[in-house]
Amino acid sequence: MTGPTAVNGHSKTWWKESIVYQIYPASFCDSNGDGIGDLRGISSRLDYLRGLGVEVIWICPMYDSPQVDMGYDISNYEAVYPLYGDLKDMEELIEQVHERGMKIMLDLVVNHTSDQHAWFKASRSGKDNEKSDWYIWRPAKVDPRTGERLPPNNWRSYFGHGSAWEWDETRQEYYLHIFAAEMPDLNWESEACRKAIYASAMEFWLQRGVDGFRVDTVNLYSKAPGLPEARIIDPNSKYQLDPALVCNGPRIHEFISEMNAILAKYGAITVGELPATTDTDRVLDYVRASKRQLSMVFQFDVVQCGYNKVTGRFDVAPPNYTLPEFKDAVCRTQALIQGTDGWTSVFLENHDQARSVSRFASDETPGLRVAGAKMLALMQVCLTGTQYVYQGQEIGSVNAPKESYPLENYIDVNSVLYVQGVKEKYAGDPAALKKALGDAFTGLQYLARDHPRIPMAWDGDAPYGGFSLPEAGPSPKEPWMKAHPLAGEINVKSQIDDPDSVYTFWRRALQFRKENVDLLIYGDFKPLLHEDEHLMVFTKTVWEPVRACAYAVLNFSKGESKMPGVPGWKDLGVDGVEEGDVRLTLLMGTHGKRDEAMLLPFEGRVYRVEV
Ligand code: TEU
Ligand code: CA
Repeated sequence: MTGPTAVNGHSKTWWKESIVYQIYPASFCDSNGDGIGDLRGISSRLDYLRGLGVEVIWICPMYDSPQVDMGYDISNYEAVYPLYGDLKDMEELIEQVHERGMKIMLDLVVNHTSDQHAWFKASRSGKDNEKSDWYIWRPAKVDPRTGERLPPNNWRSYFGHGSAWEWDETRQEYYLHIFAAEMPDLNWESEACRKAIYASAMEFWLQRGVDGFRVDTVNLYSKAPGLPEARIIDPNSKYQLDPALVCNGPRIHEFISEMNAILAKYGAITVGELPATTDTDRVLDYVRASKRQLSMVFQFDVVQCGYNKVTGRFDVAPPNYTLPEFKDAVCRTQALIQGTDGWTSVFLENHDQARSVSRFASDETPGLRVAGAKMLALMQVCLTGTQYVYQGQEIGSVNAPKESYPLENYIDVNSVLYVQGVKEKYAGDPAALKKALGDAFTGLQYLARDHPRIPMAWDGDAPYGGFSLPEAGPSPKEPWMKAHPLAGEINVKSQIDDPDSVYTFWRRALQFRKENVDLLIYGDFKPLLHEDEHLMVFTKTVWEPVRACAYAVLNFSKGESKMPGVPGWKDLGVDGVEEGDVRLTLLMGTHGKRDEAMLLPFEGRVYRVEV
């Protein structure tokens, strides 16, 4: 018997229901003891992932790269970074994934390449070679007063505080780089360039059997025509970052349609990373099935809670957001697809975000940490959309503590350029510099991209948290990033057989999601008690084909909270139920022992509403 093909108007599809696990290759598992994760390391953990309930893996860039931005600066799309392995290892990995009935997605990074890519080397060599317009080149402006050479416009780069333009001596022109200077933006206006991207970055891998792509910065390919001056957003900065000029340009959907035509030949799926786009209609342009653009996108609403959105992400005094703001962000991503043919994703972490337990719950004590990790897991498995889990999230990893992980351990290009900018700004004033560096450390300890990139802790008793496989010998090299100071406490080995561990809870929660697919993955989301500062309360409802309703109560507070009264039928929005007729049956909770009237710190419960 086949089940229904649509729930609440959403067509049912395998990739909407899949559990996707994100792998950061440098930091997942080292097979040969050189301190750097690799493809064989990934292969060796596939059974672990299957045991957790993972159905699809997404691997961050494993292509050849000088690693200025950990592989997001690609020098050859058709080769593997030698320290990760080679093409044969990749082919074996794809095969082993498929043998287990799982699927594999790669990262498609085509807004920019590395400055070491052959295409850029050709492009920068002169103005009249066949690749001269494959990147975004412009002549310098000249300051009329001083005669000084100036960049073509005032755009700021995403990383650091500097200009988005870099002068090239050979070509005697500037090139645009939205990210680091070593990552020049490709010129999507050139058709020859686009064709080369499709062949090299996409078809090369689709022909080798990959099932889809996570599409990096998917809305950046089309920039504002003429590259006009940006409005002043940060009055204290010489350069400005204006998403309105960099993102969602006029040709973006034409470009994505071209990409989609290729993907469709292979039945490949896509999840686009959609920075700086919060307008619902704008997001829907990317994910409505009828528009044939992307399968789904990552919206930034939730993970940017707590950022400083004006002067820069890390300029913050934590937490810098309130629970109603967090709930608002969740609501926006949930409401996006209600009544439309679009699709969304569910995630709290990735390689660019600090650990969710430290940001949205608490890492102050082991008890709070474990409870918070479980509560966040329970929240996520109840949300509509495709579920993504980032490596280490399933064991409740937290940010590296301030006391035991000093600022010099932060090596991500985004962190390094940020600290460098602070040093330049306060160069002449030692006292101000000291304070500014202290604040910068606070911001980075809270939000840096370094935290999720710290090597995965597999075994608390082995060197460096067991990052290298035991087969690699008893004394592996120190990992490329300093190990997590809490690896002895938070690791896979100590959790995998413990019925009360975060890992075991995640495994059960993912099962729970799969046992209640219609309700949890496709159901309509409705927030209750929206202004409450401690509780997140919501319902999930299926109207058709079979009516069902779930009710979730999550205590986002370090203290106990009173359980709210049983909701009335009006709150639930279910017609035809008399007041007082609502009965709740517990489906899943974070804590074993329960007090009907009180919620413990970070306790969460999900009930079935019997109506
Ligand atoms: O991130 C793109 C992005 O939009 C950035 O805003 C990102 O949030 C970054 O952390 C800014 O602080 C993607 C990748 O996920 C990221 O790792 C890369 O560095 C970036 O693209 C460039 O390829
Ligand atoms: Ca290795």
